[in-house]
Amino acid sequence: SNRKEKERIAQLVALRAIDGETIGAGSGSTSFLTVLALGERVENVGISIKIVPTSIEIELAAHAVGLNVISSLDRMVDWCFDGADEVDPSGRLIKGRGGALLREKAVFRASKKIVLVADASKDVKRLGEKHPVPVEVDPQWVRRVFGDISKMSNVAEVMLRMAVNKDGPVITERGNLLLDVRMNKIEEGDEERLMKMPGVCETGIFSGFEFERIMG
Ligand code: DER
Repeated sequence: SNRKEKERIAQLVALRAIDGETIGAGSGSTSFLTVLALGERVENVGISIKIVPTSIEIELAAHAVGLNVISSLDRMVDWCFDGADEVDPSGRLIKGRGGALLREKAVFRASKKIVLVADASKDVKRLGEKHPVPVEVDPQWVRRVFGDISKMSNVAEVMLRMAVNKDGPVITERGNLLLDVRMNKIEEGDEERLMKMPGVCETGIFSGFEFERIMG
């Protein structure tokens, strides 16, 4: 596994932390390792930072390594780091394999963003080549949204994300459901089209963002 590359990225990103900053922590295995590395750095050099987690998993990891966690925000974080599922040549991302896309996209509006991509396997020529686009949906509207998305001409398949260790669908930390949408080609405007559908809370299309990319 590319654990070594992820560890290296985690160490590099942890070195970026400056005393007094509030940092948005993404979710996924690379971000998880970065939180651990941040805990070490805070311990070793005695700086004080605040972490804004994007999932319960990351919140628990931050607590486990003694980092200060903020649960309610009155301003945007100073910067954030996060992984990605796909990166296309124009820097558009697909995110959300880990099911944390709602809170991930919130911190992704920070003025400085670092995307942690341990290996070239995340690079795609065409967005949507290897991963479906996750769409977070209010359960009340999921049947209508399922139908609306299925009607989109560039959609090959829509799947309700089912849980493994629980009967029924995955329920996100905000009590929503996830539709995984296989798209043949992701056009400009698809993200807005999805967001306009009643009951859609967020999509895993992260486009139009400037970010720094750190490879393994
Ligand atoms: O779910 C997400 O968007 C995560 O960032 C994820 O896709 C990246 O996870 P990884 O670091 O385990 O590859």
